[in-house]
Amino acid sequence: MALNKYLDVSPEVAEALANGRPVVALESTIISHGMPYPQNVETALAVENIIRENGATPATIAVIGGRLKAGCTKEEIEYLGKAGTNVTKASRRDLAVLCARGQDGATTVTTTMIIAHMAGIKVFATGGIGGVHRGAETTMDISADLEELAHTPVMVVCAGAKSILDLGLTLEYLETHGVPVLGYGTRELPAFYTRHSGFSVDYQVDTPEELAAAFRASLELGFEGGMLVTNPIPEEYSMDPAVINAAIDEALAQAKANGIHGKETTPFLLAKVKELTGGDSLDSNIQLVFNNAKVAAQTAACLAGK
Ligand code: PSU
Ligand code: MN
Repeated sequence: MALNKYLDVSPEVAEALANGRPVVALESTIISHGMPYPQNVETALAVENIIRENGATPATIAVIGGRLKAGCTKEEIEYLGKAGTNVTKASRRDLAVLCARGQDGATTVTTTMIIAHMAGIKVFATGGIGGVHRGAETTMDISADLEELAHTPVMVVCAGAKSILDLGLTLEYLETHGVPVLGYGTRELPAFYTRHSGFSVDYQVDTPEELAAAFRASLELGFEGGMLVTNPIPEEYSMDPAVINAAIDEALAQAKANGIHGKETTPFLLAKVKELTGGDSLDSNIQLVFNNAKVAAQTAACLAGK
């Protein structure tokens, strides 16, 4: 396969792909912008281990020195975690400039999907995706993640979307753009920190085999888009909806008062929610990523027929 001239696939990931073994992509914005150091690095490395324990090879994705990395080393993960928000949060519109300048970027869901697809990786595990923000009818703030899901054939396993977003409008957008939303063991869209949102997803899918079969059919149909799997946070780690919703409302009010906009909005809201919930939300966040990594690895294994 002729790979992109800006792409570096790590030896371990390249070998797995060449032998048809399962690989799971992981994003790096969650490392640099989504969690504090050192929990971000510890979590990133623990997620890689969970993927290995479940029979797949992890590929943490980032932009380093203008190279698109499909598979980061431990040192690169450590670097991204320590550098934190000094690393550019890289969405689709940032990639060309970062490559041309030889700069670094932490990949969002969007750019992780782009680079995973370039490398031939079909399954990607993360925490939460971007979506339609509350008030988008006037701000037009809609995450590029939704557009990427419509156009790039990668299955994204997440824990739903946080209610910093307008979950109803996010589902409407995904429907319009033809993105299937599959609830893992549920017909209800999970809301990241909690298992319930009150919104329904299109289908309930109960096993990794069924997830793999659905995505295989999408690929065989020649569809260009991806699929979104929403996997509820394990009950024991889910948060009290009243506590988390109060923190989200306060975070939204502070974002408005501080005139936060553009790509700063999501990291600002995530950091505020964490601050207001005294770290409980960070524990939940870490556990739900572990849970998604497991489902993604098992699904990648089914897709690879292993
Ligand atoms: N939502 C979360 N955690 C995250 C993100 C979103 O619950 O870490 C990150 C992901 O990298 C996602 C990005 O792709 O934020 C979306 O940013 P924006 O809303 O600016 O598109
Ligand atoms: Mn935005």
